[in-house]
Amino acid sequence: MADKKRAFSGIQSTGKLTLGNYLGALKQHVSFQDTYDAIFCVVNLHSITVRQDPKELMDNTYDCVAWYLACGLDPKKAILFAQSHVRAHAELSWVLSTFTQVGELERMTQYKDKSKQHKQNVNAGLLTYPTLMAADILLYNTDVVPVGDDQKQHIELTRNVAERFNGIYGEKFIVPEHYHPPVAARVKDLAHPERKMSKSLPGKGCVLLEDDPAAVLKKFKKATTDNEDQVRLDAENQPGITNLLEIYAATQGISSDAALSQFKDSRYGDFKVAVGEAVGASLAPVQDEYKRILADRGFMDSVLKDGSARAAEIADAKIAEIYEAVGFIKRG
Ligand code: AQP
Repeated sequence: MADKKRAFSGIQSTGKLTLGNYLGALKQHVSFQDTYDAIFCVVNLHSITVRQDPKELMDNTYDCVAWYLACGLDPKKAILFAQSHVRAHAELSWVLSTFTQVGELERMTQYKDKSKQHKQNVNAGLLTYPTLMAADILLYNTDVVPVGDDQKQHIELTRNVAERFNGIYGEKFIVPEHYHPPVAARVKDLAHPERKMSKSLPGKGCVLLEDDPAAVLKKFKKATTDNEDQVRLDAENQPGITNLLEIYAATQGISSDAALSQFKDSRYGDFKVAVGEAVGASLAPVQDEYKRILADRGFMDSVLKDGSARAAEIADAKIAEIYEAVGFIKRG
């Protein structure tokens, strides 16, 4: 394991996972487990920056674990754990918050969007969210962070904070690279192709991972397109059609150009049905596995227990190194 590069990523337990989470994250994450020393985390500390019902938060956390495992994550190869089980995340987050400028945090697009969406609860955690994310990543000497396109700005901030800290205390942190998938790095909402498909904005254009093939097909049939009557890859002028091509490509494991050559002469109606059927068929076996695993909380608890013990071993060593660097007396 030691000679492998390390990959780290996470998913928030804030709601039902979407096709965007699957194509942009889960499916990618699992592909890292053979070639990387891979660590995946259900980031439930991040989830409470938006008010959560306690039971739903817990259910959603198990849900994320079940999806990870259903997608093929092998807990003997990769580490899977819940963020709240490893205390060093909160500890490093505090240290890093003193190396992050308020102005940098205020510039984050996600902060601006979420503070508009949750006007009644613009809490400090919503602002400092990126320092916790930087801590998540830097604690594990991460080389690469596979995440969707929406997280690019947060990875940039993580790199800046790591470099700033290293500039003062020596090379303590690895400055991580952002990996984003070649296609479907930002899956768009089917009804509103100008915006990201997001689990915090569920609606008729949001495909849930748990949707059965009939429900998936129905959503694709209603996908917003345009009046061009020509299947083309043109994100600016034909965002809906381009999104469908990318979803199909990611689902089939082909390039978007290959998807285009398959559908360039298709009518929109036929095209939407073909993509919807392909997505439904690809999700069905994963859903069966998900249902089986979700029914076994004992198994998920044992995966989380083992995962957090392995994660804490790495994280505790790192936080001890960082505490020493900043001048905190070693715990006797
Ligand atoms: N639409 C998407 N396309 C590609 N990748 C996506 N991801 C999320 N949406 C898409 C990737 O999934 C991982 C986990 O994301 P998250 O839980 O932080 O974000 P979310 O599902 O978008 O969650 P929320 O609660 O709904 O947040 P907001 O409101 O910010 O969108 C990440 O790797 C992410 O890139």
